[in-house]
Amino acid sequence: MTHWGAFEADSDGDRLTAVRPWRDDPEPMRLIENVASAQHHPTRVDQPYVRQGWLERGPGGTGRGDEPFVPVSWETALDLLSGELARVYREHGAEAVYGGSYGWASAGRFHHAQSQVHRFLNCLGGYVRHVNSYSLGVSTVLLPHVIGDIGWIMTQATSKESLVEHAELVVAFGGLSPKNSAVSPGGVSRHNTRGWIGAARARGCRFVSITPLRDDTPAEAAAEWLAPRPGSDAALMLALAQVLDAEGLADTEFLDKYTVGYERFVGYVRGEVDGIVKSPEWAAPITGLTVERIRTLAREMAAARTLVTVGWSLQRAQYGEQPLWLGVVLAAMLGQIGLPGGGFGHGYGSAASLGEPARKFSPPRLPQGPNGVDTFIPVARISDMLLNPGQSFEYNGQHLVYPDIRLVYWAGGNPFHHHQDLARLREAFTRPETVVVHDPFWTSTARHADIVLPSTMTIERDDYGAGENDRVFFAMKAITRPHGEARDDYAIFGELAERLGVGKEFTEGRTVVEWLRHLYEEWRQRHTEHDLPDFDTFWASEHIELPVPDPQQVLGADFRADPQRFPLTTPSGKIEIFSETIDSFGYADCPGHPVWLEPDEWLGGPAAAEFPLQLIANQPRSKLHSQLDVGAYSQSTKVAGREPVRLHPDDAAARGLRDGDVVRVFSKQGSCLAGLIIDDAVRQGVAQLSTGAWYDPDPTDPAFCRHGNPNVLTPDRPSSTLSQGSTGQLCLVDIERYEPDLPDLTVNRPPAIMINGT
Ligand code: PGD
Repeated sequence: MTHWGAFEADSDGDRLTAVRPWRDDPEPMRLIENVASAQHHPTRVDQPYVRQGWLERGPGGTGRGDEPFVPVSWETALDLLSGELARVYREHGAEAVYGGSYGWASAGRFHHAQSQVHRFLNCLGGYVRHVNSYSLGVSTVLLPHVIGDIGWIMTQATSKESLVEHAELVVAFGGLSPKNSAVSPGGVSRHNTRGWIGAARARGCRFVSITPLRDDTPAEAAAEWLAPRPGSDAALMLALAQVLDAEGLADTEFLDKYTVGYERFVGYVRGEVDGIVKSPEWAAPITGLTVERIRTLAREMAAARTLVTVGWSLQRAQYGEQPLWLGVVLAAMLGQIGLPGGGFGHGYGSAASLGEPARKFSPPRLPQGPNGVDTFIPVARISDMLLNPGQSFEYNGQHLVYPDIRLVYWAGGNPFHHHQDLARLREAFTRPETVVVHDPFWTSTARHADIVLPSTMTIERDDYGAGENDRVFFAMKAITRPHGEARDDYAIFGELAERLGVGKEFTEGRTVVEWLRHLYEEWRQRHTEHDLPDFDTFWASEHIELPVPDPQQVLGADFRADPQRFPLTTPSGKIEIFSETIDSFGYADCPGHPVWLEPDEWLGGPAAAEFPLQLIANQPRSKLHSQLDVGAYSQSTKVAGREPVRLHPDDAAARGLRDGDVVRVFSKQGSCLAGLIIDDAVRQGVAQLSTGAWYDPDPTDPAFCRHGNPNVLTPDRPSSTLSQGSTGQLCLVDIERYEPDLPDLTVNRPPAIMINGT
């Protein structure tokens, strides 16, 4: 099982000889083609390595990311690393260790790398952790103030079945991307995006896809495509709200009974606060849409059973709170929250799990134990933390201070893929004394480490797992031997724990299979009301199905039926259109109700004079994030070996560019090469370059990536003071043909390795 689907495979013991999608998957993904081709790629880490300078001069950041690596035995690597961990914990304490280790790692829940590293560091006294995610940095903070926590929104979302049967209009801000909704943390058994959308459409449901990219919604939707200026959705939503209010279409009964603060908000919409009525006439020049279409869309929304869904991408941007909050407000004004097929949704096109009905219970997980350190950072503040120890900052009403980090431990993530302004991250990564990375591959993060330990891939170890909300719980048996000397993260931590005197605490004396059996049987005992098979039967079978109580679940149905008995978890127990709590923080970049705030980088602002294209740095279609970028399917989508960038024909013509050209994409932060695809599925004024190409910095200029990683271009700017989330989705750029000879890529082969002193 992978995050992007289950598959069956044949193997000769060392490699996969054939890979087939799971026979029960109606819409399998080509991403599985990456697995077999990447497994023994030269960029697999074959044994432990230590950076030359760290080995010779001891801890310190000089040379990190530039110097060659020295192959060492497991004994040497584990001795060196346990000695260094003991030193840092002894001299500086647990608060000097950053173990946040953000990343998706692999499917399979026992070997989930973040759980493993956190459990291990907790045995040593703890670590500085991260909160929130790059996926949902804004939502996780905002939504509990407004409607409910993100876990509730994700697991209790109105089901796709309910939408198929009842929705008449789906207004999808950010679209319903078939590639993003093919992926879910922990895996996907039966992909069904095209299925549910096609079935809803066949029943007569209309789709409006509001996004700069036409193919953000599958053909099955036969969607109307509206492409406002990226970053201007909040203005469009305010204008929709204004029409609902002005034409008496807002459901005042619903607003009175289930919400607080509408009057404050609607005063702003009516122009009572700033003298500006947020009408379609106001929004049209901001968004680039017509007055007429904004007005008619509002009327259509009020006349139908309407789902307002906001994609995760909209909140991965500066002021990302505003369109998300407005999505809730619009749904509340329509009065359909809690009704089948209508209301509010967040991410039907962002992850496969959205709209899958909740399971009665989740599969077992490895316990991580208590963390002895309270200090944390919002995940996307990694560079700020490393560059500014001791500096204070604000987050969600709290005054926090960045800790002084001496050792960074990363397993299962790739910050040199996922973080913004990679040249700045590279500078930040020079600050710790020691950086440790476990990864199966020589990712850009592994290349910026001092100690690199090779971990196994999923296909090389026994595990089990199910994706979020996914009812199929798979036994995942090892299919091949590990590549080279790779070891499971669990085995690595077990050996380190032994050396550091906490072996018993970490392993509890169990092997992997003993853990699987133990966790499974403990879990089975907790759910005796269900006829779950014993471990041996489960392990011998391929999968079991977990019970799903309500396939027609509707978000907020209980609340609608009885708001006293089933209040929301917000401070008032109701939907907060105005939040006293957020207002009390006094943040200018996220006031007490949603507003239009002009982003620093958008096509309507002054910065567009210098950089006239809006970059959409979205999720890739040929891989998950940066995973298996060296795999066959991912490689087949490259243009001249570079990540493809898509541009509208008029924008290409204006720059004299041709399909297949290698171009330089540049922004205030940096530049990268990319291979041009001209495509009218991209809105004019927009360039789309997905994330995921492994960062391949020019040796003299870390802000220039030869491969096409858009995060050299994106600014390291927080979404707002409230959420401090990632804003990787949007930035302003320009594009020109790259005239010099094409530089070779180096990231698709191992880094420089010293053998016998050379
Ligand atoms: P992955 O490529 O999934 O990216 O960032 P994330 O760091 O999660 O990295 C996972 C790493 O884990 C890979 O290097 C993989 O090889 C390794 N790995 C896999 N299995 C194992 C294992 O068992 N053990 C160990 N030790 N390692 C393993 C993703 C992040 O990127 C996310 S979630 C989002 S939503 C963001 N999206 C954007 C965006 O939209 N735009 C921009 N510009 N930037 C983004 N970055 C974010």
